[in-house]
Amino acid sequence: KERRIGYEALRSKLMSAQDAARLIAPGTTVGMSGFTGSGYPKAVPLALAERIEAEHAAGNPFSLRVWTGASTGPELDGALAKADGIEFRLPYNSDPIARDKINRGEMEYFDMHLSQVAPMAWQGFLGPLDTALVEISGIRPDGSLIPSSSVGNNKTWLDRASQVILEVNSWQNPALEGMHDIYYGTALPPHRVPIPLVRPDDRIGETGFRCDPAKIIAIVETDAPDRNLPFKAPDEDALTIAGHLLDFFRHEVAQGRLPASLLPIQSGVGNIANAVLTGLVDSPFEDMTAYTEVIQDGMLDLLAAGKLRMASATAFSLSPEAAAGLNADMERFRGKMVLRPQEISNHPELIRRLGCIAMNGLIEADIYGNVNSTHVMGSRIQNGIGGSGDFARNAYVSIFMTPSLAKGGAISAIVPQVSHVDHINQDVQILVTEQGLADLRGLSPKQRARLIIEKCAHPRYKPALSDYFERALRSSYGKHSPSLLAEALSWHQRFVETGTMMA
Ligand code: 0RQ
Repeated sequence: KERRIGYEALRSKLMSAQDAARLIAPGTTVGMSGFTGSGYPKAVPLALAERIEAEHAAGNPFSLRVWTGASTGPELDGALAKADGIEFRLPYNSDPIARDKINRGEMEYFDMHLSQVAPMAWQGFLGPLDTALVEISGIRPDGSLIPSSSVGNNKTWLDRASQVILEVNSWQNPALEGMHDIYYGTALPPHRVPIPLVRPDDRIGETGFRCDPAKIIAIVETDAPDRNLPFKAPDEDALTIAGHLLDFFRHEVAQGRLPASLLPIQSGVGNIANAVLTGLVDSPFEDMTAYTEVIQDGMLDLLAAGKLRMASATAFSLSPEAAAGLNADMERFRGKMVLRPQEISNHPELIRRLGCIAMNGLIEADIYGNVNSTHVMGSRIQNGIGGSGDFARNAYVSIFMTPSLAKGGAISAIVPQVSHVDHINQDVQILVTEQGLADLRGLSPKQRARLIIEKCAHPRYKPALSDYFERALRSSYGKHSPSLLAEALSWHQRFVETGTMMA
């Protein structure tokens, strides 16, 4: 077996996942690694879940406060949620078991802007951090830690935690070493200075984490794959949306509002975002860059095709095939990718400076262009705001995209009023569905409403939306953003009562 622990003194800390799990006390806070299913600890959380179940069976309370980078995997969120082991969770979750618990009111969850997690932890608002439980891919002879397939908040967890447990995962490719850029220059006000990154490929930090060896209380060796979920093959709607976006980019380049290599791309999670990236492979744009959160399959395709010069992110989010392909060909891709802390990948200062093109998915948008990314029918969390707010607010162009219908047509993604707001209309400049693209820049609320109904709504719901808007124009209390207060959320109420928004 290859030796991943180069710092000899730390080998004495090697132990089983069960023994390491015993070092985490009930009622404490654990900062775990993990971002979109990559780089999360895979053995200790499972052992913790077993221990928690045994304690519960013996009548002893045992739960934890869990912080991460973003979503993790079934061995972490799934197992701990199933064991009733999480009392509080932040900042992003996509695990179905944890989601059900949250929506049943059995788990507290704070979904927050991903760029703000580390600064808020430093500010002390989130309370003390007892344990950092972090997957790494190795320990160098000088004691620095080689990061894994995601960086997330690991730097901050390692700095802030009283004790550190490491999982050294030999499944992770050794060629990951050197790909990371861990910036150590962040500070709290009034000591903040500009972050010296002016191009997506700039390196401003170190290739590993610093960690006081005295804080490391356990090291567990693993050999386990990341979650790596398959992407759905892009369907008709996703391809049509990608087509509208490519037309838009061509038009913006022709107008001189975007350079021919575009601007650094940010692409959100989900199948549509991935389809758009795949569409860019056959586009005329060359020498593109990405300054984004996750590198998904479509980004690798763009890198492989030579269309994308480089990609900066905080994590991988790959299908099993793409992960295998990357692992087999890591040397080729390595120099074209940089993984950074999420505080930096999602930093408002950097997103604004670079002029990112933000592309994110949504649950619903209203006729005025407000976007709900998180809550189904206003109350049921889907995932969380993730990095969408970091990018949408600060982007050069902020794009949101969605099929115009959900749940087989029982739901219109374009509604009179969103049932929950994540992105206010000022942060939503382009709205795209398979029906068309609405360019909302420079338009007043009434102008936006007409355009969104015309371009984005599905024909099944268009007449009802126009009817609502025309009546609102006549009898609304104010005529700037006309609204019929008693009716604005009636589509959602109808769905909850009858299973469809259709009258
Ligand atoms: O549910 O799986 O049960 O069928 O929501 O929807 O259509 O597969 O779309 O994968 O692009 O996800 C907003 C959730 C869209 C995602 C969201 C249901 C739908 C399905 C998924 P099922 P699709 P996508 C930075 C960017 C927030 C974080 C973010 C997201 C499921 O994009 O989490 O942007 N965004 N991060 O049926 C009821 C509606 C619905 C609906 C969709 N109107 N009503 N259900 N669904 N629309 C990157 C990171 O932060 C990592």
